[in-house]
Order: sequence, then structure tokens, then C-alpha cells
Amino acid sequence: MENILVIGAAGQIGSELVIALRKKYGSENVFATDIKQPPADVLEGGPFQILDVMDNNRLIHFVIRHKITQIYHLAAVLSGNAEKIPLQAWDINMQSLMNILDLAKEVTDVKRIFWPSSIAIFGPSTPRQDTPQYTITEPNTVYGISKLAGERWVEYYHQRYGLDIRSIRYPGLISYKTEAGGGTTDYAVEIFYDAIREGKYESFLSEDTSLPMMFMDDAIQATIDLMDAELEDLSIHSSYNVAGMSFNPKQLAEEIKEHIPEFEITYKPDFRQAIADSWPACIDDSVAKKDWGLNYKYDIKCLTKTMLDGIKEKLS
Ligand code: AKB
Repeated sequence: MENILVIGAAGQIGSELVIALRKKYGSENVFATDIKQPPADVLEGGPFQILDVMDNNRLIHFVIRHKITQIYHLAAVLSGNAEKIPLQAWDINMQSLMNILDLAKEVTDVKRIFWPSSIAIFGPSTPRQDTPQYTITEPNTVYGISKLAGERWVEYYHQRYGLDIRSIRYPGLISYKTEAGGGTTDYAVEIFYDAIREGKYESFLSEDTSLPMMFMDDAIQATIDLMDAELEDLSIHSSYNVAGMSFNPKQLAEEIKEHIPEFEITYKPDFRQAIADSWPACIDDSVAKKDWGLNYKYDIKCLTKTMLDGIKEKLS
């Protein structure tokens, strides 16, 4: 039997992952935690506790008391926000990961960990098209530096202590349940809300800025598939490239216009443009496909319809 701890359960990924894990493992066996209150279905659908991953003592007690066997550590300061508070973001992103890794080394019940990395580990010197699994990684953002350092530590703990830690380099994640907070790819969520509420959107990225993106259902499925894979099938112990789909703000706006013909988009790039320009436009995810069967259900058309329908229902 698995006892699962999700850290960051009120966030964009956590609030949907908790629901999927509870379906798979049983509501009582998935412990949702965060420093803030999660959506009602997470709060009411199983155990939830306020827990700060930076509070190492409480974290260790929690893991021992609940005989935790798997940890999903999703708490992080994202790229845009991290540029506003660089040292604090570095501290939160790194110290929280080190707390988990060191705990898992000592508490033998913990058998498997998931920790998300990001396309942010790549930088301006990385090839932008079909970015390979192994390539130049010279990120120039605090978030990217923290994720790259995290990947190195994750692999180190695997090699040195035999820990089973699994990771995906998530592209921009798009969902309507919980709004994203402080990322560079957030435009691709905001645009849907503004299209429905205002009929227009001012994009903080230029019209031709292509980035890899993924609908949340595909991201949750990929996470679960990677965590279910046999350890011996995994050739990567840092983090797997995952591509999703690639599009730019102009292409997304055109898709939205298919549903809302009067929708208008304008462009006013801000500091996040430089971050986006340093990231890949599209990713080569062949290693993940080969090792654990990564696949996707959503393309830009399906994503657009699902987002518009989902937000309309949520707002009504
Ligand atoms: C961000 O934009 O910071 C995140 C990411 C790509 O990791 N969505």
C-alpha cells in the first residue's frame, strides 16, 4: 500500500494531481499539503494539512507519522516571480528540494520521489529547435539556475544513495482549474480568461514567441506514467524532456477567434520576453517516449475548446 505526500497541493499542478492520485490510490492515502488553502475538492476529498516544506522538523515528523512512501514535491517560485526576488527564490527552490532529498535518504519508508524540473534549465546558448535531451544548459534566470542545480542534486542522490527520484522538464502548463502564478508561460492561461471576460488580451510576449506548452491532463498523465514505470527502464535520472505542443501568442489568438470571432489581441512585451527568448521553441522528447511511453491527447485545437468550455463553466 502506498501513502503519498503531495507538497504544493494548492498550486496549478498539485490541485489536479491530488485528485488523480486519490482516484488511483484511494482518497485516504493521499496527503495534500501546502502553505495555503487548496481548492474545495482537494480540501474535502481527503486529508489536507497546512505544512511548509521549508520547516524541516515538521516535514520529517509528518513523513514518519504517516508512513509516507512516495513524495511529490511541487512547491516552487516560478520564473517571472523569481526574477523579482532572486535570492529568496533560490533559497526556497533549493532548500525545499534538499530537505526532501536528505529526508528520503534517512527515512527508509520513502521509496520514490517526484520533483518537477522545467524547460527553464535551457538558456540562450541552447539550440532552440528540437532541443535535445542532452545539450548545452546555460540558463540565465534564477528559476532556471535553481532547476538545473536541482537536476544535478537529484542525479547525485540517485547515484550516491540509490534514491529513486523521477522528474520531468515541464513545458508551460495550461489549465483552468487553478490559475498559474508567476510564470513566463502564464500568458497562455490568462489569454483564455481575458478572452471570455473582456473579449481582448494584452500579451506580455511578442506575437511570434513560440514556446513548448502542455495541457494539464496530459501533464498529469505523463507524471503518473513516469512514476509507474519500471526503474530499470529509465535511462535518465536527472529529468526527462517533454515537448507537448509548440505555438506562439498569435497562433493561440487565431484559435480563440475560431470560437470568439470578436476577440482581439495586442502585444506589450515586458521583462518576461527576455526569459521566453532564452527558452526552447520546441523540444525533442524521444527519450521519454522510448523509456516510458510518453504520449499526448491534446493539440492546440482540443486545448482551446477545452479551456474555453471549462472557464465558461467555472465562471458561471
Ligand atoms: C514558468 O513559466 O516559469 C513555468 C515553467 C515553464 O517552468 N511555467
